[in-house]
Amino acid sequence: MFCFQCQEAAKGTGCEVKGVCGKNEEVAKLQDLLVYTLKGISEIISKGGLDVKDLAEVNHEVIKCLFMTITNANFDDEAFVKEINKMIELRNGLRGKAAGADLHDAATFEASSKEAMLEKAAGIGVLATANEDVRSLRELIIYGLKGLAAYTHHALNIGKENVDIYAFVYKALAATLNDSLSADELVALTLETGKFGVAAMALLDEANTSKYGNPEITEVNIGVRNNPAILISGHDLTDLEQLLEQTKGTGVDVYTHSEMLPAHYYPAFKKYDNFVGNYGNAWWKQLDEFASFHGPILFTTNCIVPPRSEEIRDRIFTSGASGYPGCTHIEADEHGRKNFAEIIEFAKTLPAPEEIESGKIVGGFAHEQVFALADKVVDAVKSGAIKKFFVMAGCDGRMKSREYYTEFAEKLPKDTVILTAGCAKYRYNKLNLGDIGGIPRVLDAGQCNDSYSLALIALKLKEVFGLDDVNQLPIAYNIAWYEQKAVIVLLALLYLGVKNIHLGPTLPAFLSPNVAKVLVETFGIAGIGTVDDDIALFMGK
Ligand code: FSO
Ligand code: SF4
Repeated sequence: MFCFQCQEAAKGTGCEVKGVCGKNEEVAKLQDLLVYTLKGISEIISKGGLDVKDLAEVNHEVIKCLFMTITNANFDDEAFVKEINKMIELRNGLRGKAAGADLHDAATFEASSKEAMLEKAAGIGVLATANEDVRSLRELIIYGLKGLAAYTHHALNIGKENVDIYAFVYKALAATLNDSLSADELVALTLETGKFGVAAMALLDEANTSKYGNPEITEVNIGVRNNPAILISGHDLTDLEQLLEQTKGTGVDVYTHSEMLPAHYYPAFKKYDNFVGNYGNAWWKQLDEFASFHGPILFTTNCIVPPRSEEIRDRIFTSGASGYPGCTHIEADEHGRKNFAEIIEFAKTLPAPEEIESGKIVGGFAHEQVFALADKVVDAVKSGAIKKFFVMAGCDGRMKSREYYTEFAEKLPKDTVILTAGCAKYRYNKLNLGDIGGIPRVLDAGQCNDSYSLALIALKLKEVFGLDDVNQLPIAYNIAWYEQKAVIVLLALLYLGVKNIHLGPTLPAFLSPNVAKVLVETFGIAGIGTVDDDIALFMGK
């Protein structure tokens, strides 16, 4: 196997024996083959000039499959074998429509057993592209597409889609098979991926807010009550809604974990009195937190950490693109409905959660809420009460080097405000950093996809201050990344013209020196240094 798609890639270069994430060689290879099959489908659609509007089933399956290969989403080898077979069948059904076209092996290979798939996968992985710059650009595009697919999938679960996004996914995936594209053409395609990343985040924002209302300032309880409970993790709000509906009046409470925390900010979920609060922290602390939670856990997306005991594994349930061998996967019916009765009945037999902390945290600063406070914010900037904003969005992770972000937040001058989104927030959202004239110094917009809100806020400030360029604003970008959703957020910000983004705790292993050089020279992308040096740099001292 070879995988270097996330920030925790072994030795900073790539996982070759087993993933640091826990992904084994078989799953890694099956994921590679699934993506390869999607490339073949994309080539058929591109070369055959097929109308994406007529391909609903393929569109939805391709998006789900990309999502399944995101870091920590799905560890279930059998789920991948099933998907590869399904996608080969769909691909073969389409192939007649591209008759006469010169097709790549990805569009024609056959492998129906797991053994045949693993054998095939050995020759088509990341390293099959020999030129390291081409490989780097192709993978940058593919990882961006994986992140984009995650957001598109959630929007689709709410019934919102944009066929232009599917058309772009096919165009971009097909391009990764094309050996005649120049590096410049691949760079242009990378930026176009960012453009569609913005479209995907806008689509999900529209889906979430049209169905559940605009996030509003909310205090979220981080303590517990004395009832049996279910913990829900991941990013899918439709799963949460269905779980809340089905647990209503059963005596079973519901708590969020990690990236599900921002669900509390939506007006629609406030009516459930069994929706108690948030339990724990970012994804990587889950095994300890699941042990003390006692109840069942529902994963609606990544990030799953392989359970260390059968006792914990038996309490894990998955849905959507997520999966883990030995855990029950809850499938949706043809209307998208999921039956969580098994989880609810199981919860009733288990003890209530153990308290690991108490108090409240505040969030809900997505675009509409911040726009409502715009006068206050603008006055604070004009009076000098707020000197600078720091966008510290993205992911958290288990590497020790991420302590940088807690220290950075603690040491920032008191006249600065942190704008956050994604699970990166857990490095500083419980620090009590105070407020500036009633504006909290940590403004949490929501999940990683709500980085879109942060972009809208920046564009709004640009307009209010009458600036020509978003880079003239007093906003610095110090972003933490872990997996491929952060890649699409980064590409989206680059597409919106944001420059000088600092990315850490390390730069992606999949950036070749030449590709990294292009990003540095064109966009001013940089890594991180020491906290003190970086704060001095950002504050212009
Ligand atoms: Fe975190 Fe995981 Fe949302 Fe990522 S939970 S790391 S960027 O999946 O998706 O922020
Ligand atoms: Fe390694 Fe990350 Fe790939 Fe997992 S997802 S195998 S940790 S590079």
